[in-house]
Amino acid sequence: MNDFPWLSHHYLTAEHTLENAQIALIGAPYDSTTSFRPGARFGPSAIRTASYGIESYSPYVHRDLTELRICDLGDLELPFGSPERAFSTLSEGIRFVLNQSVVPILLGGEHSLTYASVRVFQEFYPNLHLIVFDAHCDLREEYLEEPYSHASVVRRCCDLLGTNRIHQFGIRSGMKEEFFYARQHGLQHFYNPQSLLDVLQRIGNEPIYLSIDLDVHDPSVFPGTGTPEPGGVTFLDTLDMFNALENFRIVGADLMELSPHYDSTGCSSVLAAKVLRELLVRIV
Ligand SMILES: [Mn+2]
Repeated sequence: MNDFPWLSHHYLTAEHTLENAQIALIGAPYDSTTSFRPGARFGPSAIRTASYGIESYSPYVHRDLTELRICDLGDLELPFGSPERAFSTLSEGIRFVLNQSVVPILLGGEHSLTYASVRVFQEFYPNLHLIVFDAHCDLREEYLEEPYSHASVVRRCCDLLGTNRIHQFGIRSGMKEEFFYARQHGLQHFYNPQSLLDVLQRIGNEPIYLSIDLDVHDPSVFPGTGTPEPGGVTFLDTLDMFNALENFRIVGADLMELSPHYDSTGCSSVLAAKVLRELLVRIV
């Protein structure tokens, strides 16, 4: 930290250098395969801006972000139109942070990036589990002939980790075939703390990557996203889920699919910034 009043664009209190940090935020402004409404490329920047409107103190757990050492690395420069090149740049960034024994948290950006991130985490944690909060199955074999589309991201992660290491919560949209595949492999669970605790019981002390597609929230509280899906959860439901996750081994996470311009009130960006704060105060 510096006494000079810099106006650098970082998430609330994330002013530490990577060398000193426990957690590093990585922005991934990318939305090349978005199937419906693009704009998630503006997500990371909107989360940072909205963070200035919330407090660093969490009254839910009586902890302040200032008690943590967080670094905001800014945004990766990701090429549009080329998932392969975007994935390799992202992988490089994640690997760089993991090599420093710092916990990376990715700010999206579209959900397809989760695959590239999980792929690197698996190098460091071979027995990794993936917990996904999302409205959508994302289990298509491919979408518009693109196997690395955001509509296929969890299916690609199944190829990587195996279906018994993937646990989805909040799902309410997908093709009949996707739900059939999910049922066959026991992938999906109800979005409530008990159902999460049942899964965590099986995971035990094994490492967990938490992927939060913010569209798991109901469009009434989170309209700022590319594929809004009615029937979703509230902010407090997500807090309950975070409480259940406390004391388990979260080794990395991402917050995806905020597309701020679809919400002219700006409240979706505030929700994203606050979800991030509540995650941060619980994982270190
Ligand atoms: Mn989704």
